[in-house]
Amino acid sequence: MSLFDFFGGGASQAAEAAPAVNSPERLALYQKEWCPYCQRVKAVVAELGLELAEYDTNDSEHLQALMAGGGQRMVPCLRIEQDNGDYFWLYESADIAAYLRMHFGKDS
Ligand SMILES: N[C@@H](CCC(=O)N[C@@H](CS)C(=O)NCC(=O)O)C(=O)O
Repeated sequence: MSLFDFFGGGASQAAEAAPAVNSPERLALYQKEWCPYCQRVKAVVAELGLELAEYDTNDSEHLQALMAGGGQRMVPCLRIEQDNGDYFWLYESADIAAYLRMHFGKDS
């Protein structure tokens, strides 16, 4: 993932491998207020006009859910609800940005 991909909206292997959803209601962003990587993702969310559920991992309940589901405490992480109800956890701000653009961008 290059800087061009991040800012220019190129795809990423991780984003392409993540399950597609047809509604942002199936997404939730685990994040922290002060995290610059989270801010980058939130900028893309705003740019695309999306309204996502956001969970701050300074709240221990949300941190535990992230670690139990995704396996790492790192944020940002996008929780994607699949058709069968299982969750897929997508880490890395650049991959999350690519995923959002891929499925909710103007060319999607
Ligand atoms: N390469 C990652 C870096 C994310 C990152 O370093 N996040 C920090 C917060 S700014 C983090 O979660 N660190 C581990 C922790 O706080 O427990 C990305 O672009 O998403």
